[in-house]
Amino acid sequence: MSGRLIPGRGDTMKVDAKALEHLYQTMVTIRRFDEKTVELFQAGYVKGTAHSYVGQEAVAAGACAALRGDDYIVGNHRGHGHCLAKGARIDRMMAELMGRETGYCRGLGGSMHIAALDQNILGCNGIVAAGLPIGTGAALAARLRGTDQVVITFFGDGGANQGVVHEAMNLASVWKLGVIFLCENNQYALSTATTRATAGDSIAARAAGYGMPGVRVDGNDVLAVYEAAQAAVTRARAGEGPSLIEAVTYRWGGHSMRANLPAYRTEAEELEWRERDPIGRFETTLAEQKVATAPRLKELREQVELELDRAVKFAMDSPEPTVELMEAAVYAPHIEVREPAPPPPLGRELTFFEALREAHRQEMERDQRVFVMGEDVGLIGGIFAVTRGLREQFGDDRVRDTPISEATFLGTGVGAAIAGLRPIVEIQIFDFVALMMDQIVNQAAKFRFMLGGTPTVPLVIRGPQGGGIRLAAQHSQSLESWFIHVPGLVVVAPSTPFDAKGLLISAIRDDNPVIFLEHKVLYPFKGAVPEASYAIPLGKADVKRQGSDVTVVATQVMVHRALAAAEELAKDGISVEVIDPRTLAPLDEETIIGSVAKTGRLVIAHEAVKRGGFGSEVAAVIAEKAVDCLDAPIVRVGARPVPMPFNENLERATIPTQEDIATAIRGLL
Ligand SMILES: Cc1ncc(C[n+]2csc(CCOP(=O)(O)OP(=O)(O)O)c2C)c(N)n1
Repeated sequence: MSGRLIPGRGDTMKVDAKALEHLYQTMVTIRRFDEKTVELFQAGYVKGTAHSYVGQEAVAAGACAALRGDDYIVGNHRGHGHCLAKGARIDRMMAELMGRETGYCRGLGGSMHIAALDQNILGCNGIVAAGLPIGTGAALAARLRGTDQVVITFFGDGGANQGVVHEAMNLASVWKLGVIFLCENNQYALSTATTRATAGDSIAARAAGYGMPGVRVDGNDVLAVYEAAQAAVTRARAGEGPSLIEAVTYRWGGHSMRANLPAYRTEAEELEWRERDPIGRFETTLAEQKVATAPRLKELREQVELELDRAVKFAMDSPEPTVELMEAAVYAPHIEVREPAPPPPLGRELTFFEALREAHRQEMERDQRVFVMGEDVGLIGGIFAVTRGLREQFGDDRVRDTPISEATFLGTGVGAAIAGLRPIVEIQIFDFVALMMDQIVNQAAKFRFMLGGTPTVPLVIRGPQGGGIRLAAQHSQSLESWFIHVPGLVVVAPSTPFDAKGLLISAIRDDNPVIFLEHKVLYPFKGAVPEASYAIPLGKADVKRQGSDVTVVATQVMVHRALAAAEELAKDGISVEVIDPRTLAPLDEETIIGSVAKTGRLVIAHEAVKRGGFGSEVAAVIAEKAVDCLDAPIVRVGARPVPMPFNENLERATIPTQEDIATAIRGLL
C-alpha cells in the first residue's frame, strides 16, 4: 500500500483510498460470511461446528494487509477471517463449510481445517496453538530457500498458555526467523476469562523473555493492527527475527456455533464491546478522512452480498465427496523404486549408524531441500554419531542443533515440509516422542487428508528406540504400535545396515511423513553396504531366511535372534523361514501370507510388549485372511508387560531372547 497519508498516524500509514476500501470490504466480507454461516448452521446446512470471527475482523484484515501474496499465514480454529483476509475464495470456503467436494479441503477438513495452499494459507487448526510451530517451520523454509517471505501465525489468549507457544517464540528468536506471533486476545478462552488463566501484565510482555519486540494494540482498530503488523513484517523481512503482537478485541458471539453454554459474560460487557465495533469505527474514519462516501460504502457492502449469495449457491449446488476420494486422500503415492538395490558388496562393511549417515549425506548432496535438525545433531553429530560430519559438509543451516523443545522442533519440521522442504528430524531417544505426539498424529499424519488429499508432508522422523543398554523405563521403549495405528503415517524399522541405508533414502524421497525407527543396540552392528545410492521400496518385506516348517515374522533386533534360533533349530532338522517386514505400515501382507500358506505355522517376535503390539496386527491379518492355512495356533513373542527395568538381569529377563523364539517355534511342531 502506498499513497495518501492518514493524519495522526506514523509514516507507515501511507495507504491509498483503494487500499482502504479494500480493507473495509475485507472486514465486511468476514462479518457477513460468518453471519451467514450462523444462519446456515441453524438451518442444518453447515454441520459439526464453526467458530465465528464476528467482532474480531480488524485483526485479520489489518494484519494480512501488511503481507505480500507469497507470504504465509497459519490460522487457528476461529480461522474464517484469517483465510478471507489472506485472499481465500469465498465460494470454496463456503463449500468447505458445507462439506462439499468443491471446498478447499474437498469436504474432508471443514471449518477448523480450511487452508488454501495456492494463497500460502497453511491451514487453520483444531488443536489450540498447534499452528505456531508450523508457522515457525514455514519461516524456516523461507530462510533456507533464501527468500524474504514472512509468516503470521494467529492464536488466541487461551492458546497463549500452551507450551508450544513459548517454545516456538524461543526457537524463532534464537534462529531469527521471520515469523509474527499474533495473539488475538478476545479476553475469553471458551468460558475462561484471560484474567483467570493468564499470569503477568500482558501477553505482549512475554516477548521480552524471548528477546523480541512485543506490542499490545487495539484489535478493533484496523489501522492500528495494520501499523503494528507492518512494523513486524519489516523487521521479519530484514532478517531481524520474530515479533509478538497482542491485539485486544472481543468476539461478539458464543465460543462456537454448536456450544450452547451457561452465561459467562455479562450483557453489559457484551454491549460495551459492540459499541467498539471495528467496522463501524472504520466507517467513521473513512468518512472523516473523506476516503469514501456513504453511498460508496453501501456499494461495497452490496458487492459483498452478491458474492456471498453466489458462494452459498455454489456450495449448495456442489457434490458431496465420495468414499473413493476420501480413501485416496490419506497417503501420497509412495516413491517408485525402479532399479533394484545392488547386491551387498563383498569387502565393504559399514555399521548401522554409518549406513544411516551415508544415506543422509547422499540425499543432502542430491537434494538441496533435505536438511536435518534435532538435539545435538550438528556440532557433535548426534549422541549415536548418525549425523557426525554432516555439519562440516553442509553447514549449520542444513544441520541444525535445536533447543530441547520436542513438540516445537518437530512441528517446525511439519511446517517446513508443507512449505516445500524435506526435513529429517532426529529424536534423540525415541521415548521423547511422547512430547511430540500432537505434531505427529494430529498435524503431520492428517495434514494431507484434512486438506483434501493433495498437499504432501515429506518429513522423516527418525531416532533410536528399544532397550538392551540399561537406560531404564524412559529411554528404552519400543513404540512402533503407537504409530502403525495412525492412518497417514509410514512406519519403517530396519534390521541391517543394508536395509537401513536403502530404506532411509526411500523415506527421505517419499512424500509422506515417515516414522523411521532405529534400534540402539543395532547401531554398532556391521554389514555389507553398497557405496552407491540405492532405494529399497517402502512396504516390501524381506525374506531373511527361507524355510518350510515355521514362519517367523520378526522386527529389528528380533530378526537377528530369530535367525540365530533358526540356525540352531536347523541342526534338529527344523526349517524356519524368517521374514523381516522392514516397513510396518504399510505392511507387506502378501509376503507374510504367502509364507504362512507354505509353512502353516506363524511366530511373531518383537521387542515391544505383546499387548496391543505389532504382533497382534500381524496375527489379526492372518486370522482374517489366511486362517485356513494354519496348522497350529499363532504365537507372539514380546517383552514382558512391564516398563523396562534398570537392573541388568531384569532387563535381560524382560526382552525376548533367542531361546524364547526357539521355544516358541518348537512349541508349534
Ligand atoms: C489443545 C486443545 N485444547 C482444548 C481445545 C478445546 N478448545 C477449542 S477452542 C478453545 C478455547 C481457545 O481459546 P483462545 O485460544 O483464546 O481462542 P478463542 O476461541 O478465544 O478464539 C478450547 C478450550 C482444543 N481444541 N485444543
